[in-house]
Amino acid sequence: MKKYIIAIAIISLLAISMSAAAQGASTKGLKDAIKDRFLIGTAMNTRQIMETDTPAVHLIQKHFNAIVAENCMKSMYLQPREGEFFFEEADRLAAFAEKYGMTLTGHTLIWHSQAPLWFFVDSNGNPASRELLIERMRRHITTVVGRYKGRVKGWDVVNEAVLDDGRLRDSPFLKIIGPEYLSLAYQFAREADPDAELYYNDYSMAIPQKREGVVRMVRSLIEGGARIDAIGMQGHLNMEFPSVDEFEKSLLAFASLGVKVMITELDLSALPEPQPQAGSDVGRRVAADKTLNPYTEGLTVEAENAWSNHLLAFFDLFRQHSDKITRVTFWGVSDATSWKNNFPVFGRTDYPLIFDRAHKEKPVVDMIIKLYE
Ligand code: 9MR
Repeated sequence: MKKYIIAIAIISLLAISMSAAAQGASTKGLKDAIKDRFLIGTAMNTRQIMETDTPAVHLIQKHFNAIVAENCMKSMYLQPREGEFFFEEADRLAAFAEKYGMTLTGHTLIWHSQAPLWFFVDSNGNPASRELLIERMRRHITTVVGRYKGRVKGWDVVNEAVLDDGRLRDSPFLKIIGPEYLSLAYQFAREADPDAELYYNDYSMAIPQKREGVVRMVRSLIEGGARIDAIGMQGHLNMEFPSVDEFEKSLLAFASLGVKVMITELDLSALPEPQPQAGSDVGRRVAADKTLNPYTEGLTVEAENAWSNHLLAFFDLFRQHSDKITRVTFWGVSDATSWKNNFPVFGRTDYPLIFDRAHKEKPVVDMIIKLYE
């Protein structure tokens, strides 16, 4: 009788896995294969946060244990007018994380882009004074971090403050306050939630001068007493740049500062990139051209294989350095809603994520699972 029950159980398990395979779906989630090596996550857009995009929500539950807002926690959405805060969507995101037992990252507090214009001008329309801008930073950070105290594991406190040549970006924060805006941001965040982790997050981190610039900046912040727990390496990759080797050099350089490394904003464009090293500054634009959009009807088998192998090479690197990495987060769920369809060229058909336009798992999902099993 016992043998009979075991045989039935095995047959049913086989049937379940075969039907999953027939649909092209892995039986396991990525998080079950990666286990406690590092968190594996995704950015969520509004329809996913509101749980109206059901297929995406199912994929998120199955594969990920970490989430971050793609947009709704940016200052222009949280505080579009001075003193008027809108938390509805961010609250839903925090509730989603708790409902499904996921780790929530806050993105982002101080960023030159997507900050409301009023932040940098006074009531007469003149540039804000140093004191006024510091006070606005303090209020924004204190209010936002304070609201999610104990619910957000860590914050991207400062985003994209370093240029590709390693110098500090000439943002309104730098112009008006000077470099102390950096330590002030970390100080305000720490005061608002002493238990939250605090991060520095940036793109194109594999460029040697940028790597050195970020190392210099983070080292001097830490020496000055700032709490920085991890550096987020945005992973907006294309097929030419960065190489796995250069990416690894930066990962090692950051880890040697005594902080953890997170691969944030991971996506791999399958399309030709006219300026491979140019980076993910949201303002960069390239004119549309047919040769830059070659796969409107789907990738060729060769292109898809090359894409999978390239992504897998990065996941192999993450596996080798999993003692230094605390989280790997994709920048979105399905190709259909990726920002890459409109960057740097508007209106292309790109294939940067691990779920296709029909929310089907791509073969690379199973490959990553096998690599980590
Ligand atoms: O993916 C995001 C896109 O939907 C927004 O329009 C854009 C501007 O807010 O920001 C994108 O996300 C950016 C992230 O917040 C910071 N690093 C670069 C990302 C891609 O631009």
